[in-house]
Amino acid sequence: MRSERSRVGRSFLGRRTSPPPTGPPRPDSSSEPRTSNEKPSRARRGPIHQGFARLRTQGIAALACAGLLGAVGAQPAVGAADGGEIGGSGDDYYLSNSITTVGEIEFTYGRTSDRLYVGDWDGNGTDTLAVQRGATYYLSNTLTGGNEDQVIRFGSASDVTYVGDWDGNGTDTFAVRRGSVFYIRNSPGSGRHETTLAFGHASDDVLVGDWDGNGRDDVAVRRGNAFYFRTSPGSGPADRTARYGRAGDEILVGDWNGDGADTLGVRRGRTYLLRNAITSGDADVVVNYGRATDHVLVGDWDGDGEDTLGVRRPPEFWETQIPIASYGTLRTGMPAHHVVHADAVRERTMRMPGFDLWLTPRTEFDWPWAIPNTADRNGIVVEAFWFAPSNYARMVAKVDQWEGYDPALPLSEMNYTRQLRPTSVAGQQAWVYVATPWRVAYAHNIGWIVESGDYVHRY
Ligand SMILES: [Ca+2]
Ligand SMILES: [Ca+2]
Ligand SMILES: [Ca+2]
Ligand SMILES: [Ca+2]
Repeated sequence: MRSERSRVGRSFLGRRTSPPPTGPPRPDSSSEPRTSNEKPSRARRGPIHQGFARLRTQGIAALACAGLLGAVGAQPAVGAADGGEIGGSGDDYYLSNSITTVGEIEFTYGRTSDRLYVGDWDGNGTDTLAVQRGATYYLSNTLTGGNEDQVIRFGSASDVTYVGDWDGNGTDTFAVRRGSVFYIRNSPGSGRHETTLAFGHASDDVLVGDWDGNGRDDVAVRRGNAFYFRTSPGSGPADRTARYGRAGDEILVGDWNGDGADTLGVRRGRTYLLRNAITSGDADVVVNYGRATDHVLVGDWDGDGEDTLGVRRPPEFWETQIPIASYGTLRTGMPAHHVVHADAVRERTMRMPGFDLWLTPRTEFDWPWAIPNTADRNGIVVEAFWFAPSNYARMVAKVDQWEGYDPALPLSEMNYTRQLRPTSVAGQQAWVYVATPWRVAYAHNIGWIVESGDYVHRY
């Protein structure tokens, strides 16, 4: 609900080489933000391949009181701070409303290269996404993809940004950190910072959360597996300290049990160890979720007060690869399927409009021809084959050879030409081998049309 989010996968010491000058942030006119309408909303793609499995509760390393703030030297942990930028790339999001069920919210938002944040921008109790390009933030108040609801400019492109409900009014806003000082804006919209907060060392990893459950987010810093929490307003020393997990663990912040207070979670690979108190003790919940390579988001997606997980993923290779669409003997069960069978890593049957399926007699099998037809017919049934990216060029060349297609040859010496055509699946194009003009005449002369357009069921 408030400031439960994670940044994963980037070394906190290495992600910014040096803080920018510590002057107060202001909208940066030098950066090059793209216009909001350049941020496309794409159709949802692909199933999620993840599930939860509840494991037995097991221990996180015991929490123990640590020394006072400043007593521990900064350690370059491979860290995930909460309240900050979520790492990774991709525009596919899979979110879950239960810590034990499969992700049920899927959408795309922004671009794969966007920097990502989670927050309750409109104060309605649900967390949503924001993406950053340069010093411009594109905020969405829904989990459906599409266009942003608000555009904000704050700080500079090189700032390290955090999200929190710094004033406890129910809405999350941005802060940027320069050195050990946070420059905080509480008002919605663009503008300069309104307050500052100094805490920890410039080299500390930072987390943001409502540690005491009073509705206002505060910061904590991490050094190795030592955490220093601040719960009082303004600058000052840590109010609480704890040790948690291991120095290299990714740390998440969330209100896992809905009691209003944020606590920590540890991520190791695809295992999440969540604890409901900032005290010593074992994890209260241990679950497997998603993939070890996922970049994880934490938020209250449904507004029930409990934070759950989500993942960000880059597009699968098959979302950008152009498959080869076969409508004839290369199809499953047909005599030439062996040409692609061993190498195809994904197959989908669909239709391809704009063609009729014609056959001509041949000794071993009916010879299929895709013949363009602009009439409003059903098109042909195709089986689209995808190949491993490393194998793709070889397979295209192999099928080209099989079909006798060579762009260097005259049309009169080929049966087919390979053409890029749309399919019945929205946004999905495929290569298809289309009859050359002399073969069109040949088929029209001695062949027959398959009304169903389906070679496998041609009789
Ligand atoms: Ca919201
Ligand atoms: Ca606020
Ligand atoms: Ca608080
Ligand atoms: Ca929830």
